[in-house]
Amino acid sequence: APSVVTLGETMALVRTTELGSLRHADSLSFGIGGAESNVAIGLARLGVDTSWLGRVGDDSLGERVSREIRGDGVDVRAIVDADAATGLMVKERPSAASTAVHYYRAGSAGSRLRPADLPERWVEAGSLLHVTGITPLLSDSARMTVHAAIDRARAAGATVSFDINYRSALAPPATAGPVLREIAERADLVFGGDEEFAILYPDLSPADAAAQLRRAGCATTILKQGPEGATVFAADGVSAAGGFAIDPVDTVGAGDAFVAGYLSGMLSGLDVESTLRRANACGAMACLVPGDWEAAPTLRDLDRFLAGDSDPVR
Ligand code: KDG
Repeated sequence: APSVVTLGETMALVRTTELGSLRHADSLSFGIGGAESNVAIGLARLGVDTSWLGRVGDDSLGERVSREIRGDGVDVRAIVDADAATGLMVKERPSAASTAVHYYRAGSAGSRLRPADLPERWVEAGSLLHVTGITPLLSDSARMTVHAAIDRARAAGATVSFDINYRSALAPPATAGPVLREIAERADLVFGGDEEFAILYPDLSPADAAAQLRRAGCATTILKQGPEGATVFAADGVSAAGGFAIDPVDTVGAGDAFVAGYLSGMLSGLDVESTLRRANACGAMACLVPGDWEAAPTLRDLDRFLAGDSDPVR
């Protein structure tokens, strides 16, 4: 039985292979990306049994999505929707210092997720459910599916993990705030950056947001601070760990790799210091390669990175 179950939309992804605007690009590289499947792949690479569920179109992009996630050892529950296309994400690097993401996902198959898509006993089979703030902003039925999955996880005594993952292209902060706060307050673990906590609780600092979440029943808040590392606010205190110094190539997906590292550490019983160190290392490693999940490490990659080992392997 999988330890982690997760659901969401995974899109086909194309990105320019050279610097400069998409207007002039003449070659693209092709792959897939989706916050929850990025986490699922990250977990599978770290040895955690994981299942991902989502809708894809009855098209070759949908086949690519399923095949790619399955290829990394994730149990894939893809619902093929004959009435809508698989969504698409386009990434360009207008300059060395910037990445721009464009979505072609309105009305996509992935956004048409609905509660009846959850198979009997699928959520219950996991010891942890992971969801993100992207899914509830895709459509009403997708938001209801997130709540239905949380209902089932809670009834089964499973842990609920939520990454705020706010995407401004999907809804303005004033619309997204209450939707995301409702989910956060039903979770056991909430991940987010300081700007994301400010969308949930506009008047509170991250530490006060963590205290508010704890009063609502969410035991642990994890503040992701990018290159600065991360801070965990839990009932028994606050723990912080610095990040790793790297030269980032593509930071999209770093947060998902961080979450995969954190959840895998927690599920395998590491203490909070080692869990944070692993999570920060996974986040850093995800930035070293273009692509949203391709550089998510295996345990072997992670050990090499943590040992600072850059000698060639031969
Ligand atoms: O966290 C990275 C994701 O944002 C990316 O892979 C695509 O799911 C995605 C989204 O909606 O932006």
